[in-house]
Amino acid sequence: MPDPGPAAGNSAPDARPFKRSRSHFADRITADGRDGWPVEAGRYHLVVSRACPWASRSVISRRLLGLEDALSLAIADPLQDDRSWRFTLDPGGRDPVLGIRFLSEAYDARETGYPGGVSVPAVVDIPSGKLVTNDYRQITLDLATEWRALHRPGAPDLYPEALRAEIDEVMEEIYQDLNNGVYRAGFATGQSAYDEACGDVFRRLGLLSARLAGRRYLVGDTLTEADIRLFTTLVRFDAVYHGHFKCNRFKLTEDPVLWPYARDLFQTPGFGDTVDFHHIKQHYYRVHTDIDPTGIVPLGPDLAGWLAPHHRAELGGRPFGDGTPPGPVPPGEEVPPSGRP
Ligand SMILES: N[C@@H](CCC(=O)N[C@@H](CS)C(=O)NCC(=O)O)C(=O)O
Repeated sequence: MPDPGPAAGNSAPDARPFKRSRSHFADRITADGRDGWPVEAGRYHLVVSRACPWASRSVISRRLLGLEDALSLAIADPLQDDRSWRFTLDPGGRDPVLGIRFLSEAYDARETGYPGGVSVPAVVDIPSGKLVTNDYRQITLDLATEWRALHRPGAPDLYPEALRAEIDEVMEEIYQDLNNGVYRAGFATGQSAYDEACGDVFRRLGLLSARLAGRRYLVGDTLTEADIRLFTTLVRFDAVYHGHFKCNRFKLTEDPVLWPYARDLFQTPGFGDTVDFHHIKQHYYRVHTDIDPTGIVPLGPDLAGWLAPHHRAELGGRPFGDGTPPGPVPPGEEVPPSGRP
């Protein structure tokens, strides 16, 4: 089942609101191991799809914090089949670390007969092969705070304590109106639900554009978790949400503030080097056949603009605070040329 979960789809006669399924496994990996899962280098495997905005948050956080050696990465095929996420991109169709063909095997190892969807991001315990958590909201917050002992030297503080109330508030608005708003618009089964969701999307984009006109980042003067969460939606906007999800009042490239803001982040190490536009387009246009039955993947948009100068440094800001940018992408994790601008 693709993103929307059982309540989505466009074929039902009644107009049902799009309901995002709740994360089912919400154990936390913490420094003190209170849920039975202590932070430990080499113990866990992060399973993602580069297509998925929720999973992409964790890929960006992992890079910015320098957790690549401590937390290994599995990249699923952007096309799910009826058994959901699969490791068809790996030799023999098996994830080399877990030895499994489908992510569902890790869910089954954790709980037999689990009735919910198999979703990414997912963190799997390598020794037991069991899923630990698929709670995408908490995973990145824990990477930023609980995994501190394993951060690289110079890692930024993505969730600084003094700014948490403001970060939480901004992230909640971004979640409701944008991160999930584009899905509410795209999977709406009635005109009024679509009108409301699409209205929310563009009202929020307008407010964010005004907020970011005079400041480089959303909260404080450094990159935070809030920027990561806005970026993952903005980077998909013109490629999929504008057409496929009918969020088409204007394109990201037409906004005089959000477009340079998104480019600034894209060109910051740890952001753009995790984005695979090929995976993004393949997944949305080919998997959501209920809203786009032909499965035809559009040629555009032209991606070259992502690398154009953004001039946002003129606003000041210290991307990594007192820290430094992450080093190069580890070998084997580079986005192939087919997915890059
Ligand atoms: N559905 C997850 C959020 C993550 C999510 O929706 N991931 C998508 C990919 S973008 C997914 O794996 N969908 C498959 C499914 O939910 O069955 C949740 O609400 O906890």
